[in-house]
Amino acid sequence: TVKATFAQRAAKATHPLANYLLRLMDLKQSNLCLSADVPNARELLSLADAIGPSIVIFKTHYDLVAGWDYHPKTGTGARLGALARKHGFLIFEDRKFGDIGHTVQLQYTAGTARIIDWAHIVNINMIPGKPAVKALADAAKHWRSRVNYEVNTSVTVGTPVSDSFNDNGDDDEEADKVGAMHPLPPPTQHNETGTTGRKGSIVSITTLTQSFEPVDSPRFPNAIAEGEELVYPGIEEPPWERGLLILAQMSSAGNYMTPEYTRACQEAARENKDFVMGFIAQGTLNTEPDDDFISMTPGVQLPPEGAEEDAVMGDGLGQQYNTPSKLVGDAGSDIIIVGRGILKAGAPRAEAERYRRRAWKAYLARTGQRT
Ligand code: UP6
Repeated sequence: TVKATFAQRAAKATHPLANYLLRLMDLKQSNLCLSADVPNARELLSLADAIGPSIVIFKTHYDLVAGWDYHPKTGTGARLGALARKHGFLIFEDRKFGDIGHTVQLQYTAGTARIIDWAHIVNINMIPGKPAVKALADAAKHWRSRVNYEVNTSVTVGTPVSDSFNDNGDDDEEADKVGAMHPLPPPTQHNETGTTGRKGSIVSITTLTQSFEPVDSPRFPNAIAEGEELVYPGIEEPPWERGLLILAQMSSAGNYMTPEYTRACQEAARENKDFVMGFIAQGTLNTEPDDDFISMTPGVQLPPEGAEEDAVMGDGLGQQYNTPSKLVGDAGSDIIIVGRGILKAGAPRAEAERYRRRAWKAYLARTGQRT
């Protein structure tokens, strides 16, 4: 799989979200994930809009964003969802779940953030053991059938759906009602076939009509007007399936993830293939012939333009940085995750493009394609 192209791997991928992501990467010529560690929700949304064209994944830590709006229809998650459809990227909440199965199910689907409603991808710190992976998989399956039910029966937004995960037994009826809704609009108002796409392939263009009310407030510069076209031309909206990444290796100095621990993560992934789409790791972890997991790697920085390759080392707090050519080219990682390398640059948009080009070039070289 290290030599196979993303398009070849997409053709074989059985996980719906992995299939979608691999096609998106091929179409956008991007294997870049932005780690959007910014202080507030307003910045988060304008960042998603500005950098959206360069990335395939937008990674959040919702709990370090001040002013995160939890409303399922008009809140930060829903707004990110609209931007994800507009630019063609997936949302990855880097929650690193790390508790017993029952607790992680609730953290994933309920509470304030209702992460599952807006994050296509989440990850798990597998310290509690394999059952926590299975618990998240079950929660996602349950959620998926609720979405199915809502879509098929065209449940009007706002109608509570009986749901054991969401029924928290409190008296806040309005919150329960709101929480039972799905923040994303039902799929596809109409499809037309067009001829866009970089490779001149015939692809389907889906036009979506925004179905949650726009909030006309200067706090939300990215509120989307009704009827506005939302989808990146060339690919349909993401499937409703959710995906999990297992944190199998870390970028930080002195971390406790031993090779044995990493092997256990690989086993857990193989045992939960219809939910686990890949790893957070420092290179590919596809070691068995049947493995085709997607590896995403944090701890990435490029030295400033013109400086020596080895100029970038760490952040003084344990973070260790490598370059895209080392991680994607030599170690076989698929997607680079970049935060401060882009965010702290004078011109983040241009810097995101520089990272995209470098990581894509490393991928082309690795897979023996012309660069
Ligand atoms: N992250 C790591 N290393 C890991 C796992 N996750 O850095 O092993 C996450 C951090 C941060 C991002 O939580 O959000 O990736 C890296 O940010 P940076 O590029 O600004 O260092």
